[in-house]
Amino acid sequence: MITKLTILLIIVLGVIAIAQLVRVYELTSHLRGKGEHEISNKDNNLNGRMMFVFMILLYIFVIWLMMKYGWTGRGEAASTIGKETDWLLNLNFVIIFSVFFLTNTLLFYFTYKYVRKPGVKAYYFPHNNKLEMIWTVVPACVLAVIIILGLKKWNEATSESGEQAIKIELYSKQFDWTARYAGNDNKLGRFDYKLTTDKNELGLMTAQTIDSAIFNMQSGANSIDSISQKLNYAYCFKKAKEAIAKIVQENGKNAQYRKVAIIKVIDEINCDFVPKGISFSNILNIPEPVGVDSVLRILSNYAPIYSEKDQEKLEVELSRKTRLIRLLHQMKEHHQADLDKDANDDIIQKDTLFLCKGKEYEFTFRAKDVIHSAYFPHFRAQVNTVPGMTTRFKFTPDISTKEMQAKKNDSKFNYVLMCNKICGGSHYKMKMLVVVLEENEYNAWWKSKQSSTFAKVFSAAPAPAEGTPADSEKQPDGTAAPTQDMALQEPEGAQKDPKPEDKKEENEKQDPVINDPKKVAPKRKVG
Ligand SMILES: [Cu+2]
Repeated sequence: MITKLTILLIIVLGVIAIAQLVRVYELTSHLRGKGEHEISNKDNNLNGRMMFVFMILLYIFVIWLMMKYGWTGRGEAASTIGKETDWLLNLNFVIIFSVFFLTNTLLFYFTYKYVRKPGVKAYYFPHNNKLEMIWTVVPACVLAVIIILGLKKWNEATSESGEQAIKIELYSKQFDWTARYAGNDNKLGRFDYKLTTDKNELGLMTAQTIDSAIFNMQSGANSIDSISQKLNYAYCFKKAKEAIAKIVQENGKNAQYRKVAIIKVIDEINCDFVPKGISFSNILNIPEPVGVDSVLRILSNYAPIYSEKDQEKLEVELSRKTRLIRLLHQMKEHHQADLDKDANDDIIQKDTLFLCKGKEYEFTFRAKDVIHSAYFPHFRAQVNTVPGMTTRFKFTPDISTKEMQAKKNDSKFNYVLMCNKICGGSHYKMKMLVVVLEENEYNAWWKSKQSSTFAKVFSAAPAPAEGTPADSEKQPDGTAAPTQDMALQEPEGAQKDPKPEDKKEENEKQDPVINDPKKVAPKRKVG
């Protein structure tokens, strides 16, 4: 810190000193009777030589940077396409540096050579078609060559591969990568986002996964039935509360009439909103005013069950799920079961991507949430992963991890797949380890994975428990993700998580008076 401050201080003082020197020079010029605009021959010659010195210092600095950091600063490429793109990059650098050295040498040399001399008039040279043509056509041709070569390489890397390339799908989401190997048939199974469940994160399409997605829609706390029930409960509660409040207001003094009216309303609404253990009709049998007052108290303790906003969210969720289940049934109807085998032998791999040295790989990329970018720096491959579309890249790793470790003399070195788009708060940790194995090692690993094909893993996974949100809706810390499903959770004040006021309600459930109409309740204060 102190060193940095000292350096800063020296720079500031240096600038002040230079400013002062210039000022002194100006003043002495004045004393000598010389105007500021009058430049002597000596000054011109000095400037010319300084330009030359500056050029040499600039070249030394650039050459030093190139020697220190290399052409690309990325180390040796570990794939065949990487070596080819590095060649292209080197070609670019050769052109760039040639032009850089040529133009700068001319610029500084001419400033030095043609420094103003007394009695020599500059040659007036306003235009020359030939020269214009040369410095337009030559760069255009060079650029065309660079672009054509680059496009060719890009098309090669992103075009569809033949049968021989091993197919792997990389699925990106905030904030990790999942690899799907195409299995022994080297055919990736089909997928559909609508089939995404906690058991089928990648939404693979088989008869089984379609049934499972339909089952998920129809069971658990967030099922269509459950949402409908919640909405029905909310509608009924509101209706009953309004109707009873109106009756009480209109017939406040006539206890008997009030009671009859309330019984009628509850009968008419006929809603299943009565909390367990409490029967409104029983309560209403208790002599006045306890009966009606208890009903009102229960209603006011529970209100509001759903706020307008929650109710709206539930309605949106219900319409979304109703549409989704309709589409799922359509999908089931048109499903081609003979293609299931493509998906069933796929192997899903997290955390580490294993590749075989010398084999060509065709990667297809998908994104679940936002745009990510799959970046393999050592293989010189990078492509965006975009929600709703599939992108592709091919490469052949040609240096195994162990060989690279030996080359770098670093036993901890590993290849890596990173996300190269700032895609959210934890973007920095969106990485996957890449290990390139020799063929025999790779074959052994591949054999070990045969027990965990998609079909095997999928049928072994337990069905989601009733009433619990699916794992896919949970965040890493285990809490529910902030999705629309938030709307489906019980709002505060509902039975699920009793607050102090609700505890009072709980007590009422135990209250023998409320549950037994024959007993006369002691006089209570009604809120
Ligand atoms: Cu990302």
